[in-house]
Order: sequence, then C-alpha cells, then structure tokens
Amino acid sequence: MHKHPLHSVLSSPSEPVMEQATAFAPSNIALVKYWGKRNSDYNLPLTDSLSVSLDNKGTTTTISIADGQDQCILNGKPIEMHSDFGKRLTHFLDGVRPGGLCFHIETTSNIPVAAGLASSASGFAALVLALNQLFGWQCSDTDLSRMARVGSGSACRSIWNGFVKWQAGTEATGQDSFGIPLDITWPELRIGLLIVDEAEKPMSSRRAMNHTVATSDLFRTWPERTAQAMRQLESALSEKDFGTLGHIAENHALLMHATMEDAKPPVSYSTEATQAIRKKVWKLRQDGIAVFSTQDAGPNIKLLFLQPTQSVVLETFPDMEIVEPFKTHLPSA
Ligand code: 2P0
Repeated sequence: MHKHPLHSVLSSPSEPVMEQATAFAPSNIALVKYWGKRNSDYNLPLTDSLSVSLDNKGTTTTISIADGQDQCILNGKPIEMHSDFGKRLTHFLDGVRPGGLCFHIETTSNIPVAAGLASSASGFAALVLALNQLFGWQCSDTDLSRMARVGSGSACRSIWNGFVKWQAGTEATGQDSFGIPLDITWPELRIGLLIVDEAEKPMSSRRAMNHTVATSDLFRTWPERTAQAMRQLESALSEKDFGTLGHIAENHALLMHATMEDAKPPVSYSTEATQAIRKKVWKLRQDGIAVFSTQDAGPNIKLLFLQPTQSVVLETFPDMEIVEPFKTHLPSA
C-alpha cells in the first residue's frame, strides 16, 4: 500500500489527548518564490525559497472530534468535502486519524480573502499546530514544518514569524525539506496589500506550477536564477540592504510570471490593473522612492517599502492595506 506522506514524520496515528484545540499561523509572502516541484506527493520543491510572515495576519483554526464525517467551515461557510480542496484536506487528515475518527474544523482568516493571502499556507500551518495540541504530539517546529509542507508547500514557512527560508533538500521523502527561521528582524519593513479588480483565477496555483514546469522553455533557467536570487537576498538581509532586497524580490516575481506566460498554453494572472500598479511602482523608483512590488498566483500586488517612505507611497496608493511584519515579532534583545 502507498505510504501516507505524513508518515515520513509521524510514525503511527495516536489517540487525541483533548476534545478541541485552537492555533494561529501567519500568512507569508515569498521574496524568492517556490515555483516547481521535484515530488508532488510530499510537496518537495525544486529550489529553496524565502518568505516573510505577516505577524498577526493569518489563519486561526479550531479542530475538534466529530461524528460521521469530516467537516470544515471556512470563514463561516461549509466547504464542500467532495471539492478538490475538500478531498485534499480529507486526504491530509487520513494521515493523522486513528481508526475512523473524524474532525470538525473551523477556520477563519483576518486577511481579506480577496487579497489572495488567505491561502493554503497559513491554513495548513494553523491546522498542523492545532493537531499537535489535539494529539499531544509535542513535535519540534521542524517536524511541524515538514508536516505542513505535505498539506501545501509554502505552509512549511508559516510555522514561524519573520523571515523563513525553505530549504529544498534532496531526500526522497523530504526529511531535509523544511522551513528555517532566520535570526533577522527588520521593524521598519512594510508590506502594502493592493487588491485589484477581482479576476476569475484562470487556474489553481498548484496546476499552474505543474503546467509551467512541464511546458515552459523559460522555466529551464528558473533553478539557476532562483539559486542566484537566494544568494543575493540572503546577503541583502544580513546587510539590511533594502534596495537589493526589493530588486531581487520584484525581479523574481516577474520572472515567475514570465515562466507562466511562456507555458503552452500560457497562464496569466495579471490584469490591466496589475500592470498599471507595476508601472506606478517603477515611476516612483525613477523619482527616487525605494518601493518594489511582488505578486503571487493572482492579480493582486504586494508592495515592499520601509516605514520612512510610507506616507509618500500612500499618496500614490491610498487604498493599500499596510502590514507590519515585525509589529509584535520584536527583535530578540
Ligand atoms: C510561494 N506560491 O512561494 C509561491 C509563489 C504561489 C506563487 O506557494 O505546494 O499551489 O501545490 O500546495 O499553494 C502557492 O502554491 O502550492 C505558492 P502547493 P500552492 O508562496
């Protein structure tokens, strides 16, 4: 029988030690993106990636034991358990349930769903943190990161706040593929969330990723470009060089979208509004303002800037929601 991928971390299912458990995990935004897998069962990436978590913006999940069947309420609405997401969740839970035990999951996000950030990353991270309590596993953060990765790759970075590197690893079942929190804080760092017109997602990010790897010639340059971006970003972080951080993050996101647009047939998440924002950002930079953009698998843009430029960035983008990634995650003394 095919081994459940979670059993690479958990040796065997155990009985819950409490009736109900609640946990929170932050959303994260990748500065160097995860795009492409070397293994889909374990969600093992082709390259390293590096993100910043969004402090107190993320997902809170309560899990309890249920009768009959799994249920999941997402932001007050029941999830159809036969949908792709429902099946993915049930399959994930199959890896932890003893006997025929079922679960009731209530999950809420404090980030606008339309921002494309109320995503699987904080969701699977919060679920794993809640399961750790429910079953009394007392897992290390590294094991929790490995487990969250099985649910959704980038969830392995949402176990921590601050900057987190996801080490791709080389092992077949992902023992060496997990998040590593970086001992760097940057209290002035700001992220501006810009929600553009809601466009219908042309394709799920999971499918778009696999389709890009399979059909884009440009993607052949991705592993090397990503390794270079990681080296430059890590050095920029250690030197607190915001200009380099911003250029690397913006360029890597544009490259990711270029690889999608090079897929056959092409996939594009960008709308006219997305492109208009990018151009306004480039104009601000020509005027000497250090502001950069990044974009995930959706049309919305996230701006990167530092606190002293906040008021001038707000003049151009008055509707942006500002996140302070290190608001409560203060530097350790
Ligand atoms: C990231 N994204 O690094 C990248 C950048 C989107 C663009 O992780 O592992 O479909 O199949 O659940 O959630 C979103 O990819 O990945 C993602 P899997 P998902 O944040």
